[in-house]
Amino acid sequence: MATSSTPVAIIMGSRSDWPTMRHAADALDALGVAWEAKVVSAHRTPQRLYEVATGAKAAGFKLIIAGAGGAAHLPGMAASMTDLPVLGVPVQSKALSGLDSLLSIVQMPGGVPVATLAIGEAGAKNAGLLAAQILALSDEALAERLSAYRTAQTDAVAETVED
Ligand code: RP5
Repeated sequence: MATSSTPVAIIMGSRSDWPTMRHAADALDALGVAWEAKVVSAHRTPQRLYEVATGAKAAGFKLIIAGAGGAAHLPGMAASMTDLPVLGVPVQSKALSGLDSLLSIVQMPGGVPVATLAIGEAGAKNAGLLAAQILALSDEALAERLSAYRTAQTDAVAETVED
């Protein structure tokens, strides 16, 4: 699925998840972290899910960001087939606004963790940032870029309510 220089795999249940999941990719881009994205549905393409999840570590990935909306068992299924960290993003579903996705992803029985982020774009963005923070534990240059990102974010917050 990738070369060893691509540390982050972004998988999602449908192409319709990409407008949400691209925010994870954007955050990784902002920090200079390579990623590869793939549509992997737990219920429509289960064989693809098996191959991606079981092969991710050997392919050189360091962690997986997995997003799903309805029937959001994708992150948990992926986590069950790899010992790479899995960051789960609940995509906002039409019927229940993503609450169903959140509960499906976050409520993993003890033994197979999925680090679950917020529903929707904020969760996807934070998944990208959290992935970078994990990778920065063993990458000093990335740690410095992250520090600069946080400083710029802080500096952009005005103290007053008017110009
Ligand atoms: C889930 O069903 C996907 O993750 C997506 O959020 C949702 C709807 O998929 P589509 O019907 O748009 O392909 O599996």
